[in-house]
Amino acid sequence: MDTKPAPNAPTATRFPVIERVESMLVDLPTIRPHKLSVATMNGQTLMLVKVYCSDGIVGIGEGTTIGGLAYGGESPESMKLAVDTYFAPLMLGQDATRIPALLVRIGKMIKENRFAKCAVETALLDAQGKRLGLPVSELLGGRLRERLPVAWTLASGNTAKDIAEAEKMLDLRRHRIFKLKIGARAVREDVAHVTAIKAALGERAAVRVDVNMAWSETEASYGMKALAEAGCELVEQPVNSASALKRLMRRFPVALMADESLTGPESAFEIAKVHGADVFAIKIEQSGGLFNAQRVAAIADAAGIELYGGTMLEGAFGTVASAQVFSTFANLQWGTELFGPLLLTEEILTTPLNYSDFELTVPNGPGLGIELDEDRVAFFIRNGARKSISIGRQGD
Ligand code: MUC
Ligand code: MG
Repeated sequence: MDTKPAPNAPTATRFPVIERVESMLVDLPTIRPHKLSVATMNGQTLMLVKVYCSDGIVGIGEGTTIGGLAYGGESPESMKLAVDTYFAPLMLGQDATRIPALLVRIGKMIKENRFAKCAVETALLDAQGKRLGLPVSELLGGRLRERLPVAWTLASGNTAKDIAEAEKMLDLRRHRIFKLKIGARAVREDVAHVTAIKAALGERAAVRVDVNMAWSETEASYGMKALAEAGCELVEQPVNSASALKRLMRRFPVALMADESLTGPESAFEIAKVHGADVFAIKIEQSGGLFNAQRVAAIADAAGIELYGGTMLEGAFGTVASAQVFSTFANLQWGTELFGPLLLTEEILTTPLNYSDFELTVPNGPGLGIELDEDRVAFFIRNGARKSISIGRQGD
């Protein structure tokens, strides 16, 4: 007798399928205005996706941006619309356990939308980890480290306030690497700001800057020289194109890091080919997901480019998804900046993350290893911004 299931047997009998996809926008205040050259953030919007599977498992993923559309082509609102309208119909009824296969299916129909893809992929990996009783890091090949160094961004816009904030972080033993957001003011003013902060902190802390593409090449030439002299150890994306970045390479005794120019494996390959950066700031959203972030890391390793674990100022879910991936990197020479949840006034987890002794502990429970505090989050969901799409049915 043939015991194989008929090819057209209901999928739910053979493997867990995705039954429902829910998305929501959660608006959370920041602890202080966060000033970048592209925007000033007074809050952060998390686009949360929940994937409900037929075996009762629910996975959660998150997408964020910086200053709405100020940083790139996606916003939390556009991610939610894409998930509701395009991702969910492609996912419903599909095998929840074959994640790369489902990502290929999604990728064929959805060309861009790297941030939304990352949120969905995170939810699928969270669910699969819970199903197998394994942390996401183990689904990605296995972690090499349990703790990650975490930098803090000083971005109050005021030198004295930034120094006081850095001193507080050092006292708390929470951060000893500081990234200064510059580029909104004249280069000379920015150099004076960085010089004062480095002089105040001395050898107790490392100082780096992120210009978020604000400088012209001539400004960068002056700025990088002056920053190197001030003791700054790394300059992140001072100019706006990969070719301009390349022209700045190795002209100053300070490391040059690509951020905005790095948008996944293809751009990583292009930059690596010309050795257009000393360091890659890998972000799971910019990369288009966790697997792609690993591909970017592999390209960097092959090219002798060093690695830094970047953030899109994600809340807890995007931060932990990033931590799970970064824990699998063979090299992570510049540590991480996974401080996003600490910039928010509200805790959305039942058990807060462990930030101590200048590092973050990578959760080791199944999936992402964290639990959403549903009651707390309910309070911050934007009115009308929660939607659930199920097999055969759609509702708000
Ligand atoms: C960026 O450009 O790197 C990271 C830290 C921060 O404050 O902003 C982000 C984005
Ligand atoms: Mg940056």
